[in-house]
Amino acid sequence: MKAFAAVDLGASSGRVMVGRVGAGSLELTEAHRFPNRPVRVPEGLRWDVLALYGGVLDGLRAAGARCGGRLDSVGIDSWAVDYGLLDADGTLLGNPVHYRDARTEGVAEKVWATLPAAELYAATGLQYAPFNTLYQLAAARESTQLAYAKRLLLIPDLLTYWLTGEPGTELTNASTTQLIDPRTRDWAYGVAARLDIDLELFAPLRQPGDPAGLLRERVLEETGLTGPVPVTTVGSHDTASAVAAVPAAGERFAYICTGTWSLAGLELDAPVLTEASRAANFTNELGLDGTVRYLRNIMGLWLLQECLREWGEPDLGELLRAAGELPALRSVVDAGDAAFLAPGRMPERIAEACRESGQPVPDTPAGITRCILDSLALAHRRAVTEAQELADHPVDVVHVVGGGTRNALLCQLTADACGLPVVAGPAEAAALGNVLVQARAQGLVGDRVAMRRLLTRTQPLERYEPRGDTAAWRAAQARLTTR
Ligand code: ADP
Ligand code: LRH
Repeated sequence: MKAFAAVDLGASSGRVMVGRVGAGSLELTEAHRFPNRPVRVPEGLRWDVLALYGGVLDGLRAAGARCGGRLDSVGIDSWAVDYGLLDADGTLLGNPVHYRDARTEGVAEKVWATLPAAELYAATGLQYAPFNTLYQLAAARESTQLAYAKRLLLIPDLLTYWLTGEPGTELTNASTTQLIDPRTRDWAYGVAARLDIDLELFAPLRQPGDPAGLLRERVLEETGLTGPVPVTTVGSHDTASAVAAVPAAGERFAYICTGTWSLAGLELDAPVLTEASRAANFTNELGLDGTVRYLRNIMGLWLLQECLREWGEPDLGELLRAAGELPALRSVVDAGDAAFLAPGRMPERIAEACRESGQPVPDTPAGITRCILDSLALAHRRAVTEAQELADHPVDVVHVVGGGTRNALLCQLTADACGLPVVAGPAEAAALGNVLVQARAQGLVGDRVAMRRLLTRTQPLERYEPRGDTAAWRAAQARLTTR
């Protein structure tokens, strides 16, 4: 048995998990979990990256304590697109900007005036999202920080750099910058040149499985770990790691990674770069072993997280039970709408969207919760259906992974809406994908198929059969699209 620490930073919490892998066995336990609380300063919304790094160190200490101070490797994944800038001395220039910050408002239109949206999609395959790194860099063009920056490190690469001193740019996460060509799996040099983005800012590309250095002496001292401890490059985009841990058999499956976001789509061998795909705003992010994550971003449980915050964090189990007793599909909102991206006033914004589309306005926490879950299931249905059509890739089952698998109502509604069985689990898919790539780098597991077989054998999974016909869901969709 070998022991691997998976650092997985989600938008709502960070965790350090210990994965123990042996011949045919895989166990995951949580060593440490800490909140991820962005902070609003006068300039805007920022990640508290020092608190996150502190959480990583605490987590490595806790992980080591479970393994007699010895870890066989460490891997880091986090949310995508965001980055820290370093000066010539390697010092971080300010707190990384949060992807929900307003600085990218109206920026895309300026970028498209130089490089039309259709050309950008054909070159990068990336969906339009205001927070793609490319738009963030365009928004920061005149900033003093960028003028002084000598290096840009995406969040997991920044933490890896602090742990090991070795800079790199991991490929799956790099694919969310909109500066990667999904066909060559290398930089989109033409796009960068047209937009005057200096690719020299980025450290050399690394692939999942590549070594990323050893924990520095100082880190070993602080965490009580016995060296040497290698850091292994994993699919450092959390969604890449989560998709690697989808316990699917064969290829006829869709996945939905449910957490703060819902990422719903397919695993493909090649990108879909058609105009229809662009119009439907599907993205082609890069996955392990030459795969493409063809998916759509849906607002996800962010909608509920924001309401809970506003309501003073009531008991979630109780709220879900009450929501489950309410009639289905009374009111729905478009859970794919970027209008829900920014924080604040979420119950009111959901009520307004219902009012504007001429539907009953939910006015209790249970009613709003029901509206959110119905709306998420509806958006899952739409993404799963459209992805199959656009990629000409039919599926028989939907795998749901991530924290949302703990929400049985959401899983059942997703099965009902898609008209397909849902297999739910694992909840900590990103951490498992992270662990398995480390284990594979040390020869303990085989290819992606073998990884998935191991997950199916070892992880608890829940199956939800679709109930009834899908007519009600089609009608609800029509309420939104005929607005
Ligand atoms: P992220 O990685 O984006 O921070 P997670 O995958 O950790 O997100 O999922 C967090 C979400 O999972 C929460 O917002 C919550 O809605 C859901 N969740 C977590 N635990 C439970 C639970 N016990 N019951 C229902 N839902 C849960
Ligand atoms: C989920 C996620 C998603 C990105 C978003 C910014 O955590 O990585 O895949 O689109 O964060």
